[in-house]
Amino acid sequence: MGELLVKALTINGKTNPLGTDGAAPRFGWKLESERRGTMQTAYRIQVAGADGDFGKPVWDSGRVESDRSIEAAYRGPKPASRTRYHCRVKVWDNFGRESDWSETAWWETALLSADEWKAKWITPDPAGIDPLAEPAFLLRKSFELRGKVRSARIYATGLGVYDLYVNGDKVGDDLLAPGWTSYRKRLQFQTYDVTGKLRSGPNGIGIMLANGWYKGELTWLNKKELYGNRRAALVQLHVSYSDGTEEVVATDPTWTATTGPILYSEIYHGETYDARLELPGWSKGNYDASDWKPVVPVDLPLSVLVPQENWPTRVTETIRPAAFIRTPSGDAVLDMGQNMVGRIRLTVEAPAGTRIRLQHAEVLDKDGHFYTGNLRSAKQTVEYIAKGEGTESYAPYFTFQGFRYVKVEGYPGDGAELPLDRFVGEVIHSDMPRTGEFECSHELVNRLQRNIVWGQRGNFLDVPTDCPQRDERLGWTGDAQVFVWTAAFNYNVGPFFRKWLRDLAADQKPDGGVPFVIPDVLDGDHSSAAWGDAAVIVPWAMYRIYGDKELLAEQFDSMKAWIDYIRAQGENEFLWNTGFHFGDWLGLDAKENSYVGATPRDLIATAFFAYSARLVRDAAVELGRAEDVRTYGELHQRVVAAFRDEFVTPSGRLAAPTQTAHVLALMFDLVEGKVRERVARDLNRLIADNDYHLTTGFVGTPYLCHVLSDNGYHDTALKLLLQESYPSWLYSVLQGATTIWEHWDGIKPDGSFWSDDMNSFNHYAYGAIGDWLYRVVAGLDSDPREPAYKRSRIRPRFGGERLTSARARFDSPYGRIEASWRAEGGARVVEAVVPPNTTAEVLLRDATLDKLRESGRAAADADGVLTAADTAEGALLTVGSGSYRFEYPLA
Ligand code: RAM
Repeated sequence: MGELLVKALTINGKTNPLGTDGAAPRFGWKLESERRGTMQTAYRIQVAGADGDFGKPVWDSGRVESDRSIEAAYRGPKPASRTRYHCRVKVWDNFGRESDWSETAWWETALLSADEWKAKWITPDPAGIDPLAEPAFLLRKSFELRGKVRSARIYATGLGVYDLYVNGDKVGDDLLAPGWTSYRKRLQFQTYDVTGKLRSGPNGIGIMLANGWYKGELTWLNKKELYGNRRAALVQLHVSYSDGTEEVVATDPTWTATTGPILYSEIYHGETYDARLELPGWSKGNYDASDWKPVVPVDLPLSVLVPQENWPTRVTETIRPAAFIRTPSGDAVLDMGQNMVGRIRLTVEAPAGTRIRLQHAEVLDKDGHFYTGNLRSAKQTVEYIAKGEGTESYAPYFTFQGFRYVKVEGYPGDGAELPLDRFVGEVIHSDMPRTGEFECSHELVNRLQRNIVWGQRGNFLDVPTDCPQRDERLGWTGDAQVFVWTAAFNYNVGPFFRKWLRDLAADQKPDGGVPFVIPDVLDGDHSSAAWGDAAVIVPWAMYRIYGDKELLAEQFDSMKAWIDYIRAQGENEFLWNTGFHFGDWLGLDAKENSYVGATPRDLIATAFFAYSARLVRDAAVELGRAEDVRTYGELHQRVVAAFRDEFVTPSGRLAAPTQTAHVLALMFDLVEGKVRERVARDLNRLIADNDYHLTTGFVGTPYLCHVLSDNGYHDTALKLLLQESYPSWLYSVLQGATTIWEHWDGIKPDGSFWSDDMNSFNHYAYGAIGDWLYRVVAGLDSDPREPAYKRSRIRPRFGGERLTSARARFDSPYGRIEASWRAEGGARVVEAVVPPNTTAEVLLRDATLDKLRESGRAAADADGVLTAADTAEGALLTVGSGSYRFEYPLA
């Protein structure tokens, strides 16, 4: 009857994480079984210490009768600092099978307490190097090792952004470390395994430090030194010798400093690199650093240090330029074929002193000129000065650009065509595992889906940013909130948002207000509806998608504080009709010269108030907090009642005649019964009267198709999706977009641009349609009552003539789920894959059980089918794990 296997054991949602915090880890694993309907009935976890000896385990859960296979808690002794733990799991199932032990996985703790840091924060002595000088600093030390190295770790961080080197090699493949957090309260440090890089005898260690987010320019106000004016490094190397003894090398006043080839480096503006100033071998043990300058210790707190939480930022793909373009004004331009985020690596042979300049832009203007207007003050310019020694290769270290086009000046022979093979685009973002794929019969929709994914890649660079190119690139809360569900289909964003939410809580105001951007570098004292609601919506999404209850518990005070903040605004505690709001940002029903759509801001604010209060109530239910369930449950009802009093007429019409007002009332269940039907009908009419075009902005767009599909107007939703004329999703696709635009009309039908002042071509907010593509078009959804897809919902919607098939897959915490549909001959075919230890509710629309077959048999009798019934919508089945192929006649 086949084997039961247990695979992919993760710790805190990661595979073999190096450098964890000291909290009890959470385990997850996946079952593999050929047999339909496999459910776990029990598990056993064993944890061994550094020796990996499971004969003497640190902890053994014993056999636990439970179907839990995600977020299983470790209950052994508190993890010790700098220790590698090994773990394995075995499971039993409902067929009486026992699996073998899984492959051994491990996690290793970082330095767990501030007093274990022997390292001192250091910075160049101002007597030798101007601390405000632009060039990147190099800090180094040579040291002797007296024997064979068994293992070695470096714990490191910086104020600024850093690259670490040992004996001439870069340590690790991460970029822009330590990442961006609310530095005054939380600063990540990284853990590196450098065992293979050290040897007995002389060794060298070095760190390069640039301004980064800490000290560099941020925001359109070009603020500098937002967190501090001094770059600094903190590095601690632990060496364990084969004889069991240990040695520590750490930053202290014996290190020395200098500046090198990086003359200038800024996140927005790019980098200037003079290869003639390279210092070959500077991080090697035998390097002569006698002309380097002294460093001084700086008094900075260690209490803010936290081990790396997010996925590291890395180069995840390289792409070649697609074409060389000579613009009408004679510029030599590379077309990468894709609006991407990252950097160009160039290769060149050129005389010493040759200056090569790369400028990065997202679009060409309508006449084909290189266009940088929409970058505002961001220079996005990289300069390389050749050293003239054979073949040289360079990519900037501490900056990134958002671009499709690169204007190249000074490259040898650039009067002719540029050699495309000497330029490579390196795509950079948080290295999140890919978890989802959506595809359908409509090529333009497939391009839209690819644009959404590219938009996510470009903007999930350690922080969820609005855009990656102009002088902004900030963690706008509203944008993150509208996109979170889509993001989580495409990639595993668990650790990404865990880190960001901790920053959100850290930067939340004492009165519960939530800043516009996280990390908060705007430092205003306003909060806006639909933006601040990220405090509630994002942790709830993380719980629903990944089952991360620990994070929900951790964020719960922040969630409540946001609701209590709203409640305290204005005169009426159940309406939010005061203060500043972005409203339905960029809605097309805005007045001339305004960014704010026509939907009343108090309607939006009160609608989100109701929605977030309900989510806090739901979270309280999950966390078992009875009093909060009552408080926020009652509050929710009062706010809904206040909404109806204020915004629904006595005859049951929504007072504000905008698409977004109707969308919110439906989406947040603010209307019911006959009123709901009317609101849905009115929304449909508003869209039909507008010739099937949307007018929604940031707030209404993400939910627009959802509420249409859920309230009887799926055909209208499909018309909006497939609409090709402006404004629509496919309009930008037909204009050649390779990412999602900030404005529906970023490029107008006549080829001209929306104004320079705010026109990003890589802004993921409108990509929130992706969630509806997965959930509704492909029909891969989850039961809201069971987090983490423990019970999925497969409910495909056949799309009529213009959409003849769709498929999606999603790697849920329990394993891969697949849903697909197509017409084949005279039949509808629906295929579903349900991972072990879960069930799925499958709705086959317009099917009746008497005509429904599964892999050739009567579906109701098929193996794995647990329940089957005819309903008004179609045949409804509950199935256990396995692969299914359903077939029924076309209606
Ligand atoms: C813009 C940002 C962002 C939006 C805010 C209100 O500057 O790009 O997308 O959330 O404004």
